[in-house]
Amino acid sequence: MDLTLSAGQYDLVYNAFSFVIAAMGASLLFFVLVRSSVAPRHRMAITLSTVVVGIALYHYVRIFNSWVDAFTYTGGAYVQDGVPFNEAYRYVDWMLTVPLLLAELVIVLKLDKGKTRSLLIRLTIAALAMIIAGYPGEMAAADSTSKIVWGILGTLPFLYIVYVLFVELGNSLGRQAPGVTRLLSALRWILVVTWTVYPVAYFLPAVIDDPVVAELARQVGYSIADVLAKPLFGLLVLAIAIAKSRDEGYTEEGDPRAVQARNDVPARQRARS
Ligand code: RET
Repeated sequence: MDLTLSAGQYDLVYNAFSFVIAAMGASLLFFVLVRSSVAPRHRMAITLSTVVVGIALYHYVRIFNSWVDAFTYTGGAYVQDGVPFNEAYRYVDWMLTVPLLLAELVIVLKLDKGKTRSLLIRLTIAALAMIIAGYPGEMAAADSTSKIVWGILGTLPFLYIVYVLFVELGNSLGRQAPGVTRLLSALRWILVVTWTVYPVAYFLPAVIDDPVVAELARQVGYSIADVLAKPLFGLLVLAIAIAKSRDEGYTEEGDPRAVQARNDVPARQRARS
């Protein structure tokens, strides 16, 4: 349905998209710059974070432009009379980033090969099923039965993912170092809480009568969820990878503290003898 938005309503979404572009760009740069703080064996998780925010940066530039192209400012209001706003960018983005985010979580755990492989396959299939089912529902009319049916079909694999993360992965948390266990448990919670925003945003048009309010809440909701699910999630994965690297005795080459520590060794040895 074509919307007419006040300048404030239009700008709210415009600024939300602009904020996401800044957040994705900054975290892309940050993940590249901090790479050497992580031991080589944990760098794959950081690589995945970097790729995820890069993909999202690209899609948000397209989403932002699509929003701008969809409206014309006439008579003091923004009228949606341009090319249709392209909602598909989000779904294409999720098809790529959701399996990568799940892989990040599994890979940073460093479980045995067989378990890692089985988790990666099952979580990827469930994530793709969830997104593929969501798309026709997202395109359907707000009050249609098909939106509800596709939404429920997409929620089933979503619940399976939550089950795998909480029950199956929960069992392996005890085997990690104590500091790492705390971070991992925070990571699992952030994932489940932020991911729940997506189905809520999806169902909003079905429960909110005012189509303008529903659209604004949905676009802003997805934008906030994307910043929490990608950059914030990536920061926590980074914290886990750094904690594990330190536990394993990794020190960054060229880090002044590491150089200092190495230089201190002869002095300490002298003191002992
Ligand atoms: C849909 C609609 C169908 C029901 C459910 C959904 C869930 C989507 C989720 C998306 C997560 C996206 C992320 C993106 C990235 O960074 C498809 C909206 C349950 C959970 C984490």
